[in-house]
Amino acid sequence: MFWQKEIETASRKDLQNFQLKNLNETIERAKKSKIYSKQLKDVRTLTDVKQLQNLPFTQKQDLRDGFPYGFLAADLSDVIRMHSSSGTTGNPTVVFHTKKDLDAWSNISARCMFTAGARKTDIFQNTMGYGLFTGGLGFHYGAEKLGMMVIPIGPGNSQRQIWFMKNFQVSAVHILPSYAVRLYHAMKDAGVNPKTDLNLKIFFIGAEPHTEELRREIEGLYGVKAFNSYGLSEVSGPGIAFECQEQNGMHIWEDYVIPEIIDPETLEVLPDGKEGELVLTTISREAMPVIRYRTRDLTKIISEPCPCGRTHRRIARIKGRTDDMMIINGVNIFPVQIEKTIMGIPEASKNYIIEITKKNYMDKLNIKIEINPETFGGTLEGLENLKSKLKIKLKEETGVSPDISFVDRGALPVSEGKVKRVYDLRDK
Ligand code: ADP
Ligand code: K
Ligand code: ZN
Repeated sequence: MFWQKEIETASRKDLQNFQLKNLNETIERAKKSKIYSKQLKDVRTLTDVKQLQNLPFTQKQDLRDGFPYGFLAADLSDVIRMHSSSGTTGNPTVVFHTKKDLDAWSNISARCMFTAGARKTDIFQNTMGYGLFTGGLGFHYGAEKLGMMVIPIGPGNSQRQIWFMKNFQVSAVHILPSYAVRLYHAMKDAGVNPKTDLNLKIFFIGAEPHTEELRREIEGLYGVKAFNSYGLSEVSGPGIAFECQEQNGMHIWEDYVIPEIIDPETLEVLPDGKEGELVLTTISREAMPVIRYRTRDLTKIISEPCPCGRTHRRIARIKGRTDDMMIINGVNIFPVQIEKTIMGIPEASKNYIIEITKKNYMDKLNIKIEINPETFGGTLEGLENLKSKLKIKLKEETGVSPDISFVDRGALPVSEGKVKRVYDLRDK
């Protein structure tokens, strides 16, 4: 049932004591870095975890400003790996790991996959990107620690993915939700029925925002259970929070990080149950501890006990990043709201993009969706009906009336990494 029963089911009081001890150690450790040595200079030993609220935040820009070694709190000779996030604008953020850091991260990833039901008898195909991106290597080592046989295939080349799944009777897969949808189409085209020709049981899906509706769709297409997986490179990578068998929020491992939720405007700490920005403090990292890192991810903490028996609190499905929010003529919209609506329309495939343009000082939302040839009858009239149906639903959900165009399957841009849904074409 549990990977580490004692820690996973520890009493809240024991967990808090553990956190306090490790938080104090982390602060002392962090003071060895150039940046935190100044910022935390006057911080004395905390006597209560709540005092964390008095410490300054760390933002993505701080990490960039500290490039490359400003946050390094270990001897460079003890560092054995680095990772980095994409860094399309300016310096990328880089993260360093000692041996101990990598062991802890592998353990936490193994705990996640075990929690979702993976066992050493499983054959595991890892379709996430290997290399600087944390998705591949992070779960690779976790899966080995758990004892699964790992197929380190990496992303792309759907025919090859299917070939391995078939020949090795793969049972567990780590995959982006957007790629899971495309891979299914590739199976259809190749005449492979995942439910009867393959041995798939568990998917770990994450790394990008997606709706509950899309998860259920993926489960239905493949006949698997799909578990939501959350993480970010600044705090190591995948493995930070994961769903248990209940599939109702992700347990955030509180012996690994301390989570807080803040109001992104006022920066005030919010109580459990209130939605806001997730802030994370690492409490087991050596090479590069981060204190109160502002993830920009919007969620809430669920503190009600989980029937699975784990005492670590849960976070709700991520609604999006604060910077994903689109403002259309003054109305705030998140891409997941659009996805939710599209998921309710069977004739629409689950591949879509959102374009924002500006004409005569007015913002315009254009949604391009691939048509689903299996459920769409193919008449022009049908297409027009579909458009108006979707337009009304989208207006209800978001308050904005978009333009909709349907395109052929496969017509939208494809990326090997995380899907890019939103194209903002307005002049900045
Ligand atoms: P990048 O910023 O380049 O995407 P990461 O690979 O570290 O860098 O991505 C981490 C981010 O991915 C998170 O901050 C979050 O926005 C998103 N993310 C990760 N897992 C999930 C998930 N399960 N649901 C929604 N978003 C997720
Ligand atoms: K094995
Ligand atoms: Zn649970």
